[in-house]
Amino acid sequence: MKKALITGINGQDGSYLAEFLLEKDYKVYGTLRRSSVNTTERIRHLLDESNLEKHQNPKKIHLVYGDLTDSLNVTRIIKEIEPDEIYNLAAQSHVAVSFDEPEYTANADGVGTLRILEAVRILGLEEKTRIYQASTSELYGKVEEIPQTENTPFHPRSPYAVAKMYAFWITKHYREAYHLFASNGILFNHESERRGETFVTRKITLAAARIAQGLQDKLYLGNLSSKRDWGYAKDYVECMWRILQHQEAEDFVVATGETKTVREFCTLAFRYAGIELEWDGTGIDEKGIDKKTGRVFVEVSREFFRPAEVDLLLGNPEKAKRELHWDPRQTAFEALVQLMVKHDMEYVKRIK
Ligand code: NAP
Ligand code: F7E
Repeated sequence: MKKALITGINGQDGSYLAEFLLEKDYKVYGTLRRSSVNTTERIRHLLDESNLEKHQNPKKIHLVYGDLTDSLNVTRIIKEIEPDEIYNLAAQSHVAVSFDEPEYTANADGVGTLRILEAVRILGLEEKTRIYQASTSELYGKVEEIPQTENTPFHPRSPYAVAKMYAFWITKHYREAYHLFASNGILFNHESERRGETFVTRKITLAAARIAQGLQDKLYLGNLSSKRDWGYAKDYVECMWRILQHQEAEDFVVATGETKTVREFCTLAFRYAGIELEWDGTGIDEKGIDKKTGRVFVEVSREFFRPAEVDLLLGNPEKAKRELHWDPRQTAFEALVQLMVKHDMEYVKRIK
């Protein structure tokens, strides 16, 4: 039985990856940060009630307290588990928040990755442990090429992206210098019904569901013209696994090859919630109006603009398709928006 360690197992991707690896008969360990509230909502179904049962049931996950800003903790966890595969998904992952918490983001997202790589080296696990690093399309930032490939130069536009740039290169460096099997997955935006509620897609699907049910008056957004290559998180965790099964440690772009604006996402989400929007005005004065009633449901607020924006992301997933036999279009854009809205229509009804 292979052992996998997922840092950030209770995050969006961590929860799907844990399910995927359990299905593949891995023994799955995951790090959880101590918190004053329960943060295991996404993985509750993968936890056992009693510890004893947990250790006996291979279909459940094993949690360890872990924080990537604590190198002693990181090293001890890796020493105790001796994993065959580490998926480093833990990060302060919100781009806008990284402008407010740049030092913490650098520590967790940048140096945190170094702590894992160095622990594997110090512990002499170079031959045993393969490492997946959660790199990001944010590295391309002010894009120098469309679409973006593994060879497109980076131009990061946020403290988050700069921290992830260090993580990308330190991963590559440990591969070249110490022959670790360490690979970067350069993942473009991927969403789901488990997406954090302050990322734009989930913010929109939740608001569309609430507005449709008379529970919210208006949705305020920032840059409606921003373009993203949006895929489904459940499809993307499969590719993470494929990256670590490849014969060589290499870096891969993981994307759908299709890009849409925030405005397009919004229009479609409201349509699936039963509201047809039309757009009027430009810039800060643009509004999303209900065609039927003339009510304004979407407005633009300066609050959600960033000091520097990434205007357009579009990935070329050819390498992952060719070498990993991964299908980038398992869940098309329309299907993704529909499944998120369907989930949130039920969810807001339940919690209102
Ligand atoms: P997420 O839902 O925000 O999950 C992040 C996870 O990291 C959570 O479990 C979080 O724990 C944990 N974490 C945060 N700071 C930590 C620290 N200092 N030590 C240990 N754990 C910490 O993010 P996601 O969407 O699943 O993304 C997974 C990874 O892929 C992240 O590294 C992200 O930057 C990267 N990525 C995401 C996308 C995307 O579109 N989703 C695209 C490219 C790359 P708490 O619950 O305690 O906060
Ligand atoms: O923003 C615009 C915003 O916060 C998407 C992370 O998973 O993907 C994610 O980063 C776009 C941006 O994701 C609002 O300005 C407009 O242009 O959903 P987001 P992100 O910044 O692309 C990458 C690949 C990661 O690696 C990250 O970890 O939408 N936008 N209005 C808004 N964004 C938010 N959050 N809220 C708004 O009201």
